[in-house]
Amino acid sequence: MSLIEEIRQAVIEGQAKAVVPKVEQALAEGVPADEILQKGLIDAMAEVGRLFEEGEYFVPEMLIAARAMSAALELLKPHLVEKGVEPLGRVAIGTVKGDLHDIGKSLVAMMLEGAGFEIVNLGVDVAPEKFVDEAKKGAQIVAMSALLTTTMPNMKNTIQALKEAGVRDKVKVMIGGAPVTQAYADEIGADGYSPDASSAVRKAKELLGV
Ligand code: B12
Repeated sequence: MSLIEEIRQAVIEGQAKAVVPKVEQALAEGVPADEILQKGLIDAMAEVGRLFEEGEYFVPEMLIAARAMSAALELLKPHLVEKGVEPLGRVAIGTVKGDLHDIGKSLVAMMLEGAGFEIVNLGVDVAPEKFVDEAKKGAQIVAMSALLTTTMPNMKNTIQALKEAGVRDKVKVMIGGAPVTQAYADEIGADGYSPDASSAVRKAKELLGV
């Protein structure tokens, strides 16, 4: 089994203690951080999702796999970010109300930070009013994540709350997460959608013209 495959397997099995030294070893051997991320970690979470769908995994297994992934992400962080000098703009990012999925949102935050954006990370289960507050405080982008079809409507509700507070035209709204699509972004009047963290950086730059 290749080292990347071992990392993938250890994440699927939720073995955070095994994942960390394996990621350290891969980095020391010169395996590119984005390859570890994509083929080791993100692919592993897709498999965990598949196992959950098939009834082989339950919430506790998903949770321990997520913990293993988060531990590995912390190690990769310094390798994934290229430091900018001047902040390119301020992004308030969070997972929408009712939704506790953290990893994708954190990855997007990490990549945006690395590309030179100032990040206000609002965490998970973020109410529309919190996004509105950040827009009032000067965030140029409101970035929302949703992993559940049942919480996606809170993206629309947040856009509505931004309108009602009179700040919709002061911010760009960017959305993403596994069930989210460009068509949904168009439907709810978001300014941008990206399917993954690296294209999210390109989209954020495009939205602010930087
Ligand atoms: C780990 C996990 C959990 C963990 C989360 C732990 C944590 N700290 O985050 C726990 C155990 C808590 C959990 C709980 C639940 N989960 Co869950 N979970 C997952 C799983 C396996 C992986 C998600 C993940 O981390 N992926 C890896 C990251 C890197 O990918 P990502 O999040 O998609 O993010 C990328 C892109 O989408 C994009 N992106 C993400 N956000 C944003 C934001 C912006 C602005 C942009 C531009 C881009 C962007 O960029 C990211 C990086 O490339 C998925 C399966 C899957 N295939 O997604 C199910 C999944 C999302 N969960 C699911 C379900 C059903 C649940 C529960 C309802 C289960 C239950 N019965 O209780 C609960 C809901 C809890 C809640 N209220 O939120 C379903 C959702 C089904 C649906 N269509 O709605 C899935 C799809 C599993 C399945 N196949 O059925 N879950």
